[in-house]
Amino acid sequence: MKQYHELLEHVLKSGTEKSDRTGTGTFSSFGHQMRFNLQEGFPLVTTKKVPFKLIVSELLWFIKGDTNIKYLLKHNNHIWDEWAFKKWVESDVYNGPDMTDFGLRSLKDEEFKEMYKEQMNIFQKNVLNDEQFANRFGDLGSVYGKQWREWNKSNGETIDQLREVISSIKHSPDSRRHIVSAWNPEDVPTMALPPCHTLFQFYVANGKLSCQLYQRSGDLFLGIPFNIASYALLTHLVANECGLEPGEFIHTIGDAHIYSNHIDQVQTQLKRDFKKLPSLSITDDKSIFDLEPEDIKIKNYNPHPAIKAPVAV
Ligand code: THF
Repeated sequence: MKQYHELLEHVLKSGTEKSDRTGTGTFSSFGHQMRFNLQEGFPLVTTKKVPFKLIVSELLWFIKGDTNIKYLLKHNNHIWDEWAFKKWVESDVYNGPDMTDFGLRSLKDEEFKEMYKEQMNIFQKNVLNDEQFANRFGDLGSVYGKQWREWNKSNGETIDQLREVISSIKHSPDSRRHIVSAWNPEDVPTMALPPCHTLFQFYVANGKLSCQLYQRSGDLFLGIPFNIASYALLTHLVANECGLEPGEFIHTIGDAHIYSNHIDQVQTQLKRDFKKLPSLSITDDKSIFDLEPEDIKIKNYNPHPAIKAPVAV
């Protein structure tokens, strides 16, 4: 994954210091592209341990068209908790201690961090055990699952973009319109987090399926290793569904940034040497729409140890 390290190095060296929505501060650079040949191994970063299970359950959650974090919680996946939690603590039914700016404050204030953890625990329990609560606060609204599977049309019907793109790959592989868009300008103003993975396109040649993603904004240390693996996995799954071999995953990024509180971690990671890429094993003969997390496994993954870093909310 030389491509990934080169991008980290470039942004560290030449990135512009920029303020951001989360108040954390970043080093940022605009317009980058990485290419991964999926025939050369599965692109899961090896210079730190990336929790592949979380990537699988998140992707299957999108594919199912689910937008409620309850599914993720059931699979011990907490990467979207903060965004749902935020809706709850800003609502009129919340009556615990003030949680304004909980992301930043829990980094600076140990006492607050404990209070935040306690409220987050209550929140997770409620989503798992109280259906009404889950429906109201576990749902992230018009995020990826919704746009991929149930894009709202002006006449009240919906479009299943994922099913349609799979059908168009099968029936007219040479088409230049194999596109799924998550960016719905009508929904953007009311979304907690407008989609970072804005649009992706598939391409078929020589019996191989390639995929290019346009990502408007990329958190290089925490998010990007997830995003590369997630779309590489999606390419494998769609290729299987269509009877094709996986080709390349091409990752195009708009604002590529390193958060200022990830700099030490990035420097640690850049000193490490690459390990051999792992490979993927997927249960045969199951439709992409019926897959469960235990159907997808990574083999021969021997990364360096994990490196912890706080996520900006
Ligand atoms: N917001 C920010 N600031 N960065 C992102 O990468 C990001 N995402 C999604 C939505 N908003 C974002 C959520 N994706 C982790 C990884 C991906 C996420 C969110 C968080 C994370 O913390 N990963 C840890 C492990 C976490 C764990 O073990 O529970 C890691 O070390 O990789 C962009 O997709």
